[in-house]
Amino acid sequence: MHLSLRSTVSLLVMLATGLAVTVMSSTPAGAASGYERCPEGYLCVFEHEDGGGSYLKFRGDYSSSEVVSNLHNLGWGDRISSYSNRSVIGFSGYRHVGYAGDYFVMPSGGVGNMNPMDVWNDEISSIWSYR
Ligand SMILES: [Ca+2]
Repeated sequence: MHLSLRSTVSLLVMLATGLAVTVMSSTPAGAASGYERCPEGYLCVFEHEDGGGSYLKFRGDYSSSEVVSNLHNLGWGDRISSYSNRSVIGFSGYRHVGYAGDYFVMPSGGVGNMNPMDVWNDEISSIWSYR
């Protein structure tokens, strides 16, 4: 009986310790500089590669989502270098304003740089959603 209680207490201590470590590791000192700034339910587009620099966020769900036909009006034309899509819907970044030209697909759950093909870095001028 006494042994059983001690085992239970030890287990709780271990769980509490594990929880504390988990919380700390998810909020490192540099948390305010990368993809992890993007809140759940949003597409975030970043000024620099790897989630760096300033960012814009677009809410996206099945009933409504935020889009923008001219990023230049927001000071964001030809500026986006990486993205993280933490919404349930996909978005597209178009080469020209008004959702014109070819486009770069940013699927739900996707994250990465615009430059793997070296034709999308600092090129996107409008953003549309699929829903
Ligand atoms: Ca850029």
